[in-house]
Amino acid sequence: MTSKMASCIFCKIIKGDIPCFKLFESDKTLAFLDINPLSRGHALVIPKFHGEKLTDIPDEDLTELLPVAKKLALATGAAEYNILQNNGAGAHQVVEHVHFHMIPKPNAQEGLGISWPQQ
Ligand code: IU
Repeated sequence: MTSKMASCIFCKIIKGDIPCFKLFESDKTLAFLDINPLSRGHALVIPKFHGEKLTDIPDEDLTELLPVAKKLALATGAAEYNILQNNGAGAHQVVEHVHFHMIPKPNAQEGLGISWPQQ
């Protein structure tokens, strides 16, 4: 483990050292609710492989990320949503572990199966 990984908050969430509201997990991918949501249901989809930017992640660790973001968007029932991913401080990246945001439009998550906690 590198020192960057040891101090990485998302690596700590992956390890279970910091709790999250988990939405999806596989051997390569984790999705959880954003702690400071822009709308109810705002989720983050991350590779378990630690890398700061998209270009730091091997292709095989990227393959699930968009399909999972798509499933979460569908699960919210939201007709409108943003999926975005920031690389570098100048591009508004704050947490230095690759993550895709899935941000439903407000009041659009009354649909399929997922029971969102109140935030
Ligand atoms: P950004 O793309 O790096 O700007 O977004 C980081 C996101 O990570 C932001 O929406 C935070 O609310 C979110 N987040 C989180 O969900 N849990 C945490 O412990 C921390 C940040 I630190």
